[in-house]
Amino acid sequence: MTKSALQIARAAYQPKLPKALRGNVKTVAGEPTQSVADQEEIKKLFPNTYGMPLIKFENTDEAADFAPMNVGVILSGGQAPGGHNVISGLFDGLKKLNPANRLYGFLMGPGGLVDHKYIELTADIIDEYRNTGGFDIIGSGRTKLEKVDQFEKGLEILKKLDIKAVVIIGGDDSNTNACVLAEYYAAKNYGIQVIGCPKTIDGDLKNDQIETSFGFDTACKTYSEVIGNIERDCNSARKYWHFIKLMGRSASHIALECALQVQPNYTIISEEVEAKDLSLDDIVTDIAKTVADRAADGNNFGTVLIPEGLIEFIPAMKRLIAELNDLLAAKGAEFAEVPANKQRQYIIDNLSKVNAEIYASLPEGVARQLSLERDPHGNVQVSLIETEKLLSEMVGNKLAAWKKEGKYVGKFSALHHFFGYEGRCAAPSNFDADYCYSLGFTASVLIANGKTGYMASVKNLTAPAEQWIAGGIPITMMFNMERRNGEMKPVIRKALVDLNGAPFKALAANRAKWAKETAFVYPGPIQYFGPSEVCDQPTKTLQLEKA
Ligand code: FBP
Repeated sequence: MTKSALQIARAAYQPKLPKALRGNVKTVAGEPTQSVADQEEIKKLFPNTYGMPLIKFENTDEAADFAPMNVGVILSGGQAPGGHNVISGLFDGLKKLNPANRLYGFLMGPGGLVDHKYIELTADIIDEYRNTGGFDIIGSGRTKLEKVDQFEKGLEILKKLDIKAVVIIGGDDSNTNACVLAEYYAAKNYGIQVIGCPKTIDGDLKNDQIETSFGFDTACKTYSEVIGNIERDCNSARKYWHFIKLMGRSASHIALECALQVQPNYTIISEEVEAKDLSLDDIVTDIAKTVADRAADGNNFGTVLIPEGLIEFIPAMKRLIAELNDLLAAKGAEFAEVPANKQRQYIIDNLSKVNAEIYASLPEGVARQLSLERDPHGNVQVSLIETEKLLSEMVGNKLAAWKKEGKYVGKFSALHHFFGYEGRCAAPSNFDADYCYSLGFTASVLIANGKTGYMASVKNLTAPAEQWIAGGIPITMMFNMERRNGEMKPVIRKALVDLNGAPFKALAANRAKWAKETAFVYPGPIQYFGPSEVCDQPTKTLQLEKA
């Protein structure tokens, strides 16, 4: 396989580990814990894994002997930079405990466990993937591990391979399911441990215990590099408005972090839209005002950042979509018979007055998307809606109207971008390379110490890596009860952008200035070699949260 010069150099990078993981490690247990909410219900559902203590690792002079063991690993959900380093850290940690230990990777996500698809991860395979992006070492998938027959099918292969523990690398849902699996195997006395690991570029798996999910750092830095490049182009040509949508299924952490890094002219934060009950028209009017104000200063250019999940956070759009779902579920057959050129009017005639008005105000393409694209559950696939085009078209219409009224003088020409997949498999930054390697190493120590139902944790992440604190968090500690598909379920609480948190406040304090002035910052590409202040900086979000 041909490799780039950087790939070759990067393969030799030795990720930094917290001091506690470098020599002999002992575990220090804290007080018993409880879930963040709904304690009684969750305790009942998880009698074997509820209330366990927080675990912290410390150095010790005493070396312990660990019998050989086999471990399995699964990558779950969307790719995030650093996944390969979690696996290499896990591998090295296991080999340090006992060179006879073996690691198996289940292929293409949790489905690999159920379908018994696996490979043994040997040193030569691991060496090919150290410090690389992607999940291709074993692949990933979105099969949900939540049913007893899946757990039992998984058990068959775990027994066959004599696997003592499984590490599930995933987001909030995958870690929730990791805990359900840990509880099930513990209740049945199967002797199989399950450890979770916090992954997702979306950055929404974080709480008092988990400072950040891995991959967020690299993905945001990758997007910020290209947004910075666009800003420089924009500031050179001075003739385009760039509407840039950024990944993040639900929370706006990525848009917020990128905004803090590149200082764009306008940033939408979905959580603020919801909290202020803003309508689509409110958002469009505000962007159009920014465009008009800049035009008055002779600046017919700028950048707008849009979080991927926006539509579902606009309360009025949410209500429209819910009524559309019901309407099409009830009258789908009749609607299908309506000629294409009359479908828009059919929908307007069948919606309540308030929703009909909103629907009628939408550009043709988006209105069509809302009436056509349904997922297998009959829901609109909001992620397919090109919000960047929707917004720029509506802003354009508003500006044209203002022009007629003499309220706006200027030129508005929009370009569109969506950054998501570009960042999910980028080569991990030093931060993610070190963090992920430490998480994997941590998982090996939790397993060796017989822990199950824990998430590997590495804290104190704004300090140099050697001062990081490694240990384990009982997953039940992060649980609360939430309604999912009509049923109350124990789940890890998803972290949305906190409007009282320091990162959002930093945006709020500066955005008026960034809107008017051209205060762009050009972060440039991720650096892997060079001074620490260039190579090892954590995200602005993390720095502000920990300040
Ligand atoms: P995870 O939460 O599984 O890490 O995935 C995050 C994400 O990248 C979102 O940002 C995005 O909306 C989604 O995955 C895209 O999913 P897919 O990979 O199935 O296209």
